[in-house]
Amino acid sequence: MLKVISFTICPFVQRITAMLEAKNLPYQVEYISLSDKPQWFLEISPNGQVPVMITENGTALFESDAIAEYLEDAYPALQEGLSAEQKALNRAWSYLGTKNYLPQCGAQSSKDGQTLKERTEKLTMAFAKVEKVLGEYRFFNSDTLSMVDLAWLPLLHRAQIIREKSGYDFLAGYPKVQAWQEALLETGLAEKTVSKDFLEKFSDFYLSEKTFLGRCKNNCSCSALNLEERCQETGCCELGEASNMDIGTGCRC
Ligand SMILES: N[C@@H](CCC(=O)N[C@@H](CS)C(=O)NCC(=O)O)C(=O)O
Repeated sequence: MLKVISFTICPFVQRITAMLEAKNLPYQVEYISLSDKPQWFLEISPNGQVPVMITENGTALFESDAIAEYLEDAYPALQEGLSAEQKALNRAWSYLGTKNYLPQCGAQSSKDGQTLKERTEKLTMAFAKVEKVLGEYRFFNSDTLSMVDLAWLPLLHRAQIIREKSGYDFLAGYPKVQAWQEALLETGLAEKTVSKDFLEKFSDFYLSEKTFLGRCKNNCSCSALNLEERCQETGCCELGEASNMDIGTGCRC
C-alpha cells in the first residue's frame, strides 16, 4: 500500500493526500516530528522534508511536485486525454498554488497587522491572477477535479479556517476564487485530507495569542483591502505590536 510520511499541519502533505483521496487510492500515513526527525526518515528523504511517499514498489519519492505528478502518471488520470500543452498549463497553475504555501504560512504567523498586510501581498497577487481565469466551470478548468484544484486546496482550506475563526479574509475582493473555494470545500476533501487533530494543531500554531490573527477573534471582517480602515473604525483587532513574542514565519514549512 502507498504510504505518506507526514507532519500534521503541512500544506505540501495535504496536496498529496488530496491527490490520493481524489483518486480513491488506499494509503497509510505516518506522522513524524520535524523538530526531532527520526534517522530512518533522514535516510529516505534527501531534502529532509515531508512529504515523502513510499510507492507500491517500495521506492521513497520526495518533493511534492514530483509525487503529485507521479500519482497522476502512475494511476488513472484525473483528467483523461489532455494534450502536452494542457498538462504543462495544469502543472504551471499547480506550481503557482504551491509556491504560495509558505507565504500563507508566513502571513498567518504575523504578529501584527502591518506584518500581516505585507506578508499577504504575494498571496493576494496569486489570487488576483487566478481570479482572472476562473468562472467557466465548477472547479479550476473543469466540472471535475484536476491536479490544479488539489494543489490550491490547502491554500483555500486554510483561508476558510482563518475567516471562520478570526474574521480575516485572504480572499476578499476575489468572488470567483471564493466560489471555487466553496465548490472545493463542498467535496468534503478538506477534512478527509488532514488528521483528526488538524484544526487544534493549526489553531495552536496560527491562532494563538502570539499571532495577530489569533488575537483578531471578533468576527471583524478584515482583509488586506481594509485592514487599517476597518480596524481603526471598529477597534476590532489590535493593529500594533500587541506582543513582543515573534514566532516569525515558521511553520517549519
Ligand atoms: N519543496 C518541498 C517543500 C516541503 C516542505 O517545506 N515541507 C516542510 C513541512 S510543511 C518540512 O518538511 N520542513 C522541515 C524542514 O525543512 O526541515 C516539497 O514541495 O515537498
